[in-house]
Amino acid sequence: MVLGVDHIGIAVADIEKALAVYRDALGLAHVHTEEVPEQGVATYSLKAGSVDLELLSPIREESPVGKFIAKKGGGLHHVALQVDDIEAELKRLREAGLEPLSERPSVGAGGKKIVFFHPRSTAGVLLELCQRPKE
Ligand code: CMX
Repeated sequence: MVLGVDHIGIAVADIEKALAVYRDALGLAHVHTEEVPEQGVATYSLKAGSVDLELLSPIREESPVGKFIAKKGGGLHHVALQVDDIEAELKRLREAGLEPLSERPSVGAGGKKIVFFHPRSTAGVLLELCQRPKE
């Protein structure tokens, strides 16, 4: 079951400039920073009510976010929906014709289990499902 929007990923070429906007000008609390080597990014999470904005700064040029920035200069990168059972949702959505980008969920920032779906199968938006670790 989908529980709601977990976070919105924004690819940024210059993390200091992005923090000046989202943290300093907008006043959103910066709650978490983490490098996710498997994804080739450093993530900076800011609280916007019940949803996080996740600023994504590439640590490798050839990573998905590095390629996205090279092509588009940055911007809205993905929408992440929180689910209660990611294995069950992955199976259900695969059967519904969505195209997962990995066979199994991996572990992303904050210890969440994550899986992405190709934007060509999700109306042009890179979609992430994530399941938060049990408290
Ligand atoms: N949103 C929407 N469309 C996107 C996109 C995005 N974020 N990234 C790429 N695309 C589109 C491109 O515009 C392009 O469309 P056209 O064929 O119509 O031109 C197509 O996808 C292929 O683009 P590409 O630049 O050739 O990129 P790749 O095929 O090499 O990779 C993708 C695209 C989605 C498979 C890859 O980015 C991926 O595997 N993403 C999942 C992992 C990820 O994004 N990790 C970073 C976030 C990590 C985190 O949050 O922890």
